[in-house]
Order: sequence, then C-alpha cells, then structure tokens
Amino acid sequence: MRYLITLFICLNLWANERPNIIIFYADDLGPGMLSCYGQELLKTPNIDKLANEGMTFNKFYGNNVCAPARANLLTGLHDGNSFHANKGALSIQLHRGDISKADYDKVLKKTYDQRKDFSFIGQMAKASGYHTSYFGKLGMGYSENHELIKLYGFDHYVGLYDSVVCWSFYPEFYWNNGKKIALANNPKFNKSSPQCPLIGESDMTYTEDIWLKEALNYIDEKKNDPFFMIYSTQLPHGPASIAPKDHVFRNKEGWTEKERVYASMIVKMDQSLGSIMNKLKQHKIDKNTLVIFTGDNGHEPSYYADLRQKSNNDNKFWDGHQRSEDIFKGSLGKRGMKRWNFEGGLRVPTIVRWPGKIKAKSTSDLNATTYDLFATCADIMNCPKEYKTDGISFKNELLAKPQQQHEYLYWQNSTGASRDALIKGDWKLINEMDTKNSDFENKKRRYKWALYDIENDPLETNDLAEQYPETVQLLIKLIPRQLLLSDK
Ligand SMILES: [Ca+2]
Repeated sequence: MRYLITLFICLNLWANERPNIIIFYADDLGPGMLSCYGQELLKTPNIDKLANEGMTFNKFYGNNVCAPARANLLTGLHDGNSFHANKGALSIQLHRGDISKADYDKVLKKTYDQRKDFSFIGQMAKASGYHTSYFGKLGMGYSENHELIKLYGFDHYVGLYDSVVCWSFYPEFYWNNGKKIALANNPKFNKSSPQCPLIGESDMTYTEDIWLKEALNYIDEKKNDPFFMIYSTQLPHGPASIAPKDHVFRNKEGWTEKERVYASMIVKMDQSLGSIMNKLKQHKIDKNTLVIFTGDNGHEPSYYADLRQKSNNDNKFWDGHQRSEDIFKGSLGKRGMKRWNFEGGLRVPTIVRWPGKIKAKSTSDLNATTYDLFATCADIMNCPKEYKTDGISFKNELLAKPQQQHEYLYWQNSTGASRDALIKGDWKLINEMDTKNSDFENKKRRYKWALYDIENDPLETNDLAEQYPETVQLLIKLIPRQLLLSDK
C-alpha cells in the first residue's frame, strides 16, 4: 500500500511538473485578426478565452514567410544558423507523372543529408519522454517526406508534406504516417499547383476537418501519456476557401465574397482551438496541458492578390501594406505585412495557457520569438539533453519570475521585399528595399540599411540611419550570417 501511495504521489508530482504541450500554429495570422487583440469586425471567442485564462504576448515575433518560420520552430535556430527551403510542388509533379520517382527521391535525399546533423524539437520532446505528433502543414521544405518527419522526431504525423500542396484546402491527397490517402472528390492538381475553389462542394473534403478529427482522436488515445503536439493549421493562409457548412459570413452585407470567406476561415480556426480545448477538458487533462497559440508570420489576408491589384503601385515590391489596406487591419496598424521585415510582417499573436502556473489575463511585453519555443518547451519538459539553440526559454516570464532577455533577434528574408533584419532593444536595423533608387521597370532593385526606434516610432516611418551611423555599424557587426542577394 505504501508503495502504491508513493507511486501515486510520484506520478502526481510528475504530472504537475511536466505538462503535455500543444502548439497551435496558425498560418498568416496577424495579431489584429483576433478579438482579444482588438479585432472589431468578427469574434474569436475560443482564442479570447485562452487569453482570459493565460498570458498574451504583445511583442512576439514570427518570421516574414512560412518556411523559415517553421525552420525556426523545429530547430530552435534563427535564420543565420538554420537552413533554406528546397523546391516546392515536387509531390504534385510526381503525382502527375511530370517527374520520375528517382528524381523526386534524389531531391529529398539531398534535403535529408543537409538536415541530418541538426537537432529538432520533436527529437527533444522524445528525449524528454514525450510521445510526439504533428498535424497539418509541415512546409519547412517546401517538399518533405516521411523520412524527414522521422528525422524531426515525430512519432505520429497526419498532414501535407509540401507547402505548395497546402495552397489548397481541397488537395487530391494527404499523408497519414507515410501512407498516401486519396481524397477522390477533391479537384485534380493542375500542372504546377493545386486547385482550390472559393466555396467547396459538400462532397469535397476540407483539410482542416481531417487535421482536427485526427488531432482529437490522438488526444483520446494519448490522454494518459505525456504528449507533445504541433497542430499546424493551414488557416487562414490563402487562397480564400471555405466549405459551405462553415461559410458563416455568407450573408454579411457590405463585404466582398472573399472578405466573407476569409472571415469565415478565421472563425473556423477559432473553432478548431475550441474543439481541442473541449477535448482536453473532457478528459480532465486541460489543467495539465500547456497550450501555446501562435503563428508563423505576420498578417496577410488570403485574398492578398486582389489587394495587390488595387494598390496604387503595380510593381510587386511596392513598399505598401502600410497600415493595412484590407478592412480587417490584422497588422494592428503596423507597417508591412507578410514578406516584409517591418513589424507588420514579423509580429504574430501568441497566447500561452497553463492553469495554476500562468496568471490568468496576464500580458507580456517581452521580445520573444518562434525560435524560443524549442528552449521553452525543453525547459518545461525538463529535458535531460542539451541542444544548441539561438532561443531563450521564456518559462520564467510565464511564471512571472525574472526573465533573461535576448541580446538581439535576427531574421533573413529571401523574398526580395527586404533582406536582413535585427532587433536589439528598441533599435531595429533592416536592409530594406530602397524604393526611391530602385529601377523596377528594368528589374533592378536596390537595398539600404535603415534604422528605426521601434519603441518611439512603432510605425517605422522615421529612418534614423543617417543620424546614427555608428549604431548602424554596430548592429551590422552583430548580424550572424548576412544574406547576400545580388541586385537584380
Ligand atoms: Ca505563413
């Protein structure tokens, strides 16, 4: 009896100290799309509830686009130390017979060899004694496969390996632990990318419904085990697309159809989080599950291409997106959106709930970032192994204890919209596009170092580089691996 009591106490202590961890990872979600961050045109009640019960971060940074953000998340490294994506759409080309299996395998083998000596968050969670799972969009790739999933340390995977396939909510197939599952009623892939209707047919399968069902089943199965789950929803990334049953704003007056669909996608994402939270409560494990809601990059509405056409500058690299032209204003009025290294491109919503540990309705102004999640999870899991990381655990911040700060945060940017960016305290250095001196007609872009005081100039309108040349030089020297793109 004594042994049983001791064992029970030990299990209880273990349970209290080492929670399950779920990272709910949104795609292209600006903080301002959530009502808890100020959205007024729609409500996100489930995410708001998470904020009411946990800590909301006001200065959490993702990356400028999807793939490097996922590399930051999975490796715990910033862009100077992680790696660049390989080619996308390979699985579409293979599926259509446009490339051979041998050519496909060659690219994936090369990707595996380039990554095999890195450490990944799934490996870390496994080393900590957790069962590991990943649902939805992987897309660190762009092209990945089952061998890479295993390398990353995930025991269970249901989703899409290839970012380009994720450009549809109605793909021809998805993957379940290495097995290709056909979705016969969904549209066929065209030559280079998937086709995705704005409103699906009722007999088609919308991928979010698969990921959610599978994730809820997984929680049913693993409710008694310590588990680590990344739920990487494709929502609300473009293209704008929704199933008829989920088109909740179909009758909304004064909005375009794409705005109605986009808003419905936000609601759908919010409902997925609600379903996961209800499942945790159903099994009475919500108190022992730490839930992190975050996203990959800054705001970009899924009907972005339409906005671009409406802009007053037709070139692809207009320095626009200022104050958000879209009606939802998901970047909270910050400069830039996805693809830019301005605050609107990098800031993501982040909320962490851990009942009994994190004070309800608390907020944080800590400069934290995606590559901190590796160290934070390792800290909370009490991982027995040490890993090289550029991140800092923000567990102390969650527990309202003195928190170590970053010396600097760093990003590259391979979109051409800008290049390196570095934040040190209130200073932000960006190698941004010099729109005045670029010759867009002849495709000659120029870049310049710009310096912003983001505390006193949060909209990044006042470039202080000429005023503070020594600061610029000091910050340039901190850049771990400068991205060198030829001017073209
Ligand atoms: Ca994204």
